[in-house]
Amino acid sequence: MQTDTLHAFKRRLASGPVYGPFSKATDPAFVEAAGYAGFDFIILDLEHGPAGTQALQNLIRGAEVAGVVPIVRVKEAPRTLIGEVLDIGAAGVQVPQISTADEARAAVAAAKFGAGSGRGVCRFVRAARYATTPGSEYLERANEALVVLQLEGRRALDNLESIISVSGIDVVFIGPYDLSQSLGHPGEVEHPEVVQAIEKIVRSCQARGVTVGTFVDTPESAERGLAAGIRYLSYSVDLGIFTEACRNLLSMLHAAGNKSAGNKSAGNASPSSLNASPN
Ligand code: 3PY
Ligand code: MG
Repeated sequence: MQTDTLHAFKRRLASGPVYGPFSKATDPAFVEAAGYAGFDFIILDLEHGPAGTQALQNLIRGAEVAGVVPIVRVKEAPRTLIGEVLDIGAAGVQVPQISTADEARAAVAAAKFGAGSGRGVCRFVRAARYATTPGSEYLERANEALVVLQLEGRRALDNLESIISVSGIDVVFIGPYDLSQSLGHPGEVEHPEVVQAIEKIVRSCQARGVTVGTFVDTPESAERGLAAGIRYLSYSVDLGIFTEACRNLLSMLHAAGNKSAGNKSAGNASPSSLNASPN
């Protein structure tokens, strides 16, 4: 990703909400379309999507072409998975199910080069332009990759303060669906206990100056999240957005079709009335 694009994104993230859908389609055209539509970032989803590393690399290329920041949600936290997606050019990594400060520290370390870091060094990777980027420049720039950690379980709530005080976290991301399941209300993201837990995470992060993100899938929940101070807002999923657009279009077409059928049957009645005319 162009450094300027990443820096501009970080400035927008610091000051106001940034918006991005998840992507589960494996065709880069969806990623490009999201970028051309103006989304700030896109979360390429390996946790709940089918893409493998090769497809992912092309999705990242699509994001770069359209100037939308590609964040990759890995399946889980192992350092090799985090290093792998950064090596092929992800601008950031989003790690699910962080429950303790140790897990948070390990995820941050896996995304960074340097003493005590967990990321393996190789310059012959796409992120280093196959070793054409000078080594020191690459290692420095690579450490600008965003680290987004998902808090989405009861244990994360128990360890909230220690997790969010780990340094190197760019965004704490609340996963409302997994949180609802962990709290005993699977899928009920509006359940009062779930809403209270979300509010608690948001308040604690705000008190420490940590940027908060979440996932929403209705305009109402987007509005509530933004009013509460969510700055990294993930709305829906590319294939869900496409499906919804198709359904809206179809209901418009069905309504137009029904109207035209109604007009025709009214029109069929008219010849007899015309026949009845004295003219
Ligand atoms: C969740 O709601 O659990 C998520 O991970 C959202 O993407
Ligand atoms: Mg989740």
